[in-house]
Amino acid sequence: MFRSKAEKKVIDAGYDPARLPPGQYLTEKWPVLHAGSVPHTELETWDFRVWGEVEQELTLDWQQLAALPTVEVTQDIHCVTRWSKFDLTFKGIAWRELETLAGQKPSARYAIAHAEQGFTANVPIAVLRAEGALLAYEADGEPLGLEHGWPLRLVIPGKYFWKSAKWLRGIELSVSDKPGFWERYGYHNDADPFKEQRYAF
Ligand SMILES: Nc1nc2c(c(=O)[nH]1)N[C@H]1C(S)=C(S)[C@@H](COP(=O)(O)O)O[C@H]1N2
Ligand SMILES: [Mo]
Repeated sequence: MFRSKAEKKVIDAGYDPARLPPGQYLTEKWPVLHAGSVPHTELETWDFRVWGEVEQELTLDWQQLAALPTVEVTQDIHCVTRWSKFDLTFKGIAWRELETLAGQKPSARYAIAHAEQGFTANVPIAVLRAEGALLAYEADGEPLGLEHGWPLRLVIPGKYFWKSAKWLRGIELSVSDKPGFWERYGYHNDADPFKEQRYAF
């Protein structure tokens, strides 16, 4: 049976080749990718907000956020620039914890992630509620590296990794969709790597 070089590498590394989305290749190291520069963050003044279509707007400081119950999930990540990395273990807070505190209104349909420097990313709330989606502050047992989004980033399984905003500062729940930074740049709104939804055109 025909195997691409990329698939062969996955098999040789001992993984099921079905885990590699079309047009991707496996990388061992964890590349760094973002627009702009790594923001300077001070935990003392840092906060995390939930607002929009909620019963109760939330503003949590770092200690309040870090006191919430945690989850640990192992995820594969897929960048639209074609690298994939398997089995990263993230620890953090499931969106459901915050949703419970904030009380999602029935009108809420979309989640807009807001990060430092005005970066945004949009997903249907259902995607954020899915198993495995979390607000992560550790990866593979270590605090997130600065360049990987410390102190807090989104991790959203089943989507290209651009939806997983680094340096996350808040989640807005919205009635209408609001294309994020890369989506306005021409990336596909749905971003399913197995359907190869890379670009909108
Ligand atoms: N704030 C912010 N988050 C971002 C981005 C960005 O430009 N700014 N780029 C996204 C893209 S395209 C990818 S592939 C991942 C890369 O995460 P990593 O650098 O931890 O591998 O971050 C995503 N989150
Ligand atoms: Mo990416």
